[in-house]
Amino acid sequence: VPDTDVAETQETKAKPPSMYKVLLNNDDYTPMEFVVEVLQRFFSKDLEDATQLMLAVHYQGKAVCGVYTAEVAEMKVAQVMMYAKEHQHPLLCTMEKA
Ligand code: TYC
Repeated sequence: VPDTDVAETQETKAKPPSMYKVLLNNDDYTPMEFVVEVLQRFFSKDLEDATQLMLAVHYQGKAVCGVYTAEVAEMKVAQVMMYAKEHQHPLLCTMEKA
C-alpha cells in the first residue's frame, strides 16, 4: 500500500463495535417500585422515563433499557442481576445483539 494511502486504509478497516440491547423481562413477583429504582440506578432514567419503561415491560413482556458495546452491556446485566439477587427478586436482565 503506498504511503499516502495509510490513513484511508485505516479508515476503511476501522469497524464500529457491535452494539447490544440490554432488556428487562417481566415476571409476576418483582415489585414495580424496585424495577423503577433499577432503571434509575443502572440506566440513568429519570422517574418519569423509568416508570414508563417499567410499565412497557409489565404489559409487553420485555423492553430495551439501553444499547451499549458488549463490555458495557455485560456489566449492566451483571450489575442488575446482582442487585436483584441481593434483594431476593427474580428480575431478569438479558442482552442481545442490536
Ligand atoms: N409484573 C411485575 C408486577 O406486577 C412488575 C415488573 C415490571 C416486574 C417489570 C419485572 O421487569 C419487570 N409486580
